[in-house]
Amino acid sequence: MSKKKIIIEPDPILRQKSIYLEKVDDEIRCLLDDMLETMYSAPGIGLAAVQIGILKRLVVIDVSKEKDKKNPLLLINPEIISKSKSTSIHEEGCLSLPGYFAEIERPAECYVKYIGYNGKKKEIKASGLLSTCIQHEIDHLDGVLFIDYLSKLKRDMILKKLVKQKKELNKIVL
Ligand code: GNR
Ligand code: NI
Repeated sequence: MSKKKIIIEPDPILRQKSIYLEKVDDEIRCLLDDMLETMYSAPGIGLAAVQIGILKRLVVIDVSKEKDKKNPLLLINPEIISKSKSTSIHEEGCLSLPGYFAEIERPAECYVKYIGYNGKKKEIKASGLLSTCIQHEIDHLDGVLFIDYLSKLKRDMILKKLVKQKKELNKIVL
């Protein structure tokens, strides 16, 4: 396993649509292992492959509370089949938008179909933080970030600060 670098907004790759996988082989499983390691070391509760620069529909999630009890969920080609009419609001963060958080309203529950690590078709009903996280990650696969749900004013303010942060970082590196 190896830890990968996380891509920070603004970066055009984060706005691209990831492609569906045709088959699950060792290369894909290796990629999922790298994503898990990257997510745990960040630390974060979810990661989409696009965040490490790979435009494939792969997601890893672990919303377990206790640090010592890992409960990884690996999703290949995840798709929301249905969403509840009721919504809930969670404070969201994103490893590609470090330091920014916002309360986002989304459907409270969702049913998701996906392919598991072993290549088998699976389904889960998600609620609470897991539901929020799955929706956040599937958004990544479609080039959507949580700031897209904010007003243009708030979004542009965050983007402006991120551009400035990147420029400062380049000064140090160069
Ligand atoms: O670590 C993360 N925390 C988080 C909190 C609330 C809603 C979604 C998330 S996902 C985020 C990691 C990330 O950027 N995944 O794409
Ligand atoms: Ni994110």
